[in-house]
Amino acid sequence: MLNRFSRRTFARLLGSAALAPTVLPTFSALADERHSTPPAPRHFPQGFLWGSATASYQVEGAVNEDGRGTSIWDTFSHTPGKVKNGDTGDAADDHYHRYKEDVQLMKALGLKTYRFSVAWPRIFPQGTRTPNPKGLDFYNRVVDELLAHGIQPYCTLFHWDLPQALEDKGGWQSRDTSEAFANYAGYVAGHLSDRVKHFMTLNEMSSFVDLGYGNGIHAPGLKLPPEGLNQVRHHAVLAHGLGVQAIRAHAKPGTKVGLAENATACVPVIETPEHIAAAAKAYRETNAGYLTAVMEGRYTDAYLRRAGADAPKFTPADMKAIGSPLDFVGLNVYTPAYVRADDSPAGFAMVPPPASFPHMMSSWLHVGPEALYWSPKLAAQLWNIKEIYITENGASSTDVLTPDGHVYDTDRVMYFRNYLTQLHRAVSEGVPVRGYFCWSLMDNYEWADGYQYRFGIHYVDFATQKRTPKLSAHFYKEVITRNGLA
Ligand code: PNW
Repeated sequence: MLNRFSRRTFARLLGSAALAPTVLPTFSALADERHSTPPAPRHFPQGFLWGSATASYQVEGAVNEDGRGTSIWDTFSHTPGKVKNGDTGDAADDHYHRYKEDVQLMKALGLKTYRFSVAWPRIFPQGTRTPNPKGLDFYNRVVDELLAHGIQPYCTLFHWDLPQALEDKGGWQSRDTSEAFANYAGYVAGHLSDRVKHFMTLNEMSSFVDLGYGNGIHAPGLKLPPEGLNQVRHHAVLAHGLGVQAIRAHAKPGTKVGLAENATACVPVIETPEHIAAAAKAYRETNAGYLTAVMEGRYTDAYLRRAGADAPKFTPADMKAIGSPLDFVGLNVYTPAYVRADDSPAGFAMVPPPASFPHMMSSWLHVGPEALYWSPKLAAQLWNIKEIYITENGASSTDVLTPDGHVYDTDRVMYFRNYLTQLHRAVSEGVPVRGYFCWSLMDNYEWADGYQYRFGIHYVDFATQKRTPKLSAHFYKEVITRNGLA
C-alpha cells in the first residue's frame, strides 16, 4: 500500500503522524493528493481533424431562393401527418443567409474541418439538364468563407434532398436516378475541387433507403415490397459507384473520394475471441446491401440467398462501378448493435436491446460508446481500409436554455466523453481514423422528428435564430485545444 503514495504524501503523512501520533492518515488527505495530479494525457495523433457536420435541408432554409428546385423533403414535410408538429425545413437555421455567422461559431470552437452537404435541387432544380449558377454560387461562398478561416471543407453530395422532379420519374426506383446523380456529382466536383479536397458521395444509404422506401417514415414515404426495396438499394450503391467515377473524371487531381455510411455498428456482447469473430461476420452481413457491396464490389452469397427471388437485378459492370476503389471511408456512428457467437450456419446472432437499454431522446439512439471503437476497427480489419473518418456522431436531447442564457447539456457531454474515450482506444491501437465530425454544429431540422429533438452543440432559438454554445460546445472546444480527451 505504502509504495503507492508519492514521496510528498508519504512525508506529509509521516509529518502529521509525528505531530499527532494518534491521528491515522485519512482518505481525504490521499484524495487531495490524487486530485492535484492531472490525469494522464490521452492525446490523439498530431493533425487529427476535429470537425462538425450539418446537412443542407436540415440547416439552410431559403427553400425558394435563387432558383432552388423542390426536393422530396419539401413535399414530404408539407404533407400533413408526416413530421412531428408539422415542422418543415422552410426556414430551418437560415444558414443560407447566416453562414458567415456560423463559420464564426466554428472558428470559436477551433474546428479544423466542417462537413456540409450540397442541395442537389439548388444545382439542378429539375435534377438534370440545366444547372443553376446561383445555386453553385452559394457553395462557392461557403467554401471560400471556410478556407478564409482555416477550416477544411468536406463536401457530401447527397444528404437526402432528392429533386422532386426525379422522384416524379420514379426516384431511386429508377436507375436513371443513379446516372443523374453521377452527372450532378461530377459537375459539383468539377467546380469545387480547386478548393474542396474531400468529397463524399451519399450520406447513409441505409437510412434514406430503408426509412424512405421501406417503412415510409422519411421522404418520399413509400413502403415498397422486398423486391422493389432491394432494387432501390442497388440503385443507391450504383449511384455511389457511378458518382465516384464521375468525380474522378471531373475533379482536380489529388481529390479524395469516399462516402458517409452508417454501417450497422456491430459490437461483441463480451470481448472474447468467439464473440469478436461473430461481430466481424455480422458486420459484413448486416451491411451486405450497402458498405460491404461497396468495399467488395459484390453482394455476399448469404445476402443473395436471403433475398432469393427478390434479389436486385444487376450487371457485372454495375458491380465493378459499385466497387470502385475509395480514398477514404466515412462512418456515421451512433448506436451499437450487439452480437453474440452462435451455432447457426451464419455463426452469429444479433441481440436486440432490452426495453431498459438507455437511450437519448431519439428512441433508436441507444447509448453504447463501444460502437465508436468497434465500427472503425471491424471495417478497417475486414477491408484493409487505410483512411477512416467518423463523419457523424452525436446525441439528441431536449435542451433548455436557463434564464441566464446557458444550456447545461450534461447528458450530451457524458455521451461525447464516453464515445471519444472509445475512439481514442481505437486510434491508440492503430485503427486509421484521421478525423471526427460531431453531429451537429447546431440544432437543426431532425427529419421526421422536426425541431423537437436537438442534436446541436449550439442551441438555436428557432424564433430568433440566435445561437448559444451549450456546455457540450465548451467541452468540445477543450477537446480540440488539447487534441485529447477532456
Ligand atoms: C443521421 N435511425 O440520420 C443523419 O445522417 C443526420 O441527417 C441526422 O440528423 C442524424 O443521423 C441524427 O439522426 C439518422 O433511425 C436518422 O436509426 C435515423 C436513424 C439513424 C440515423
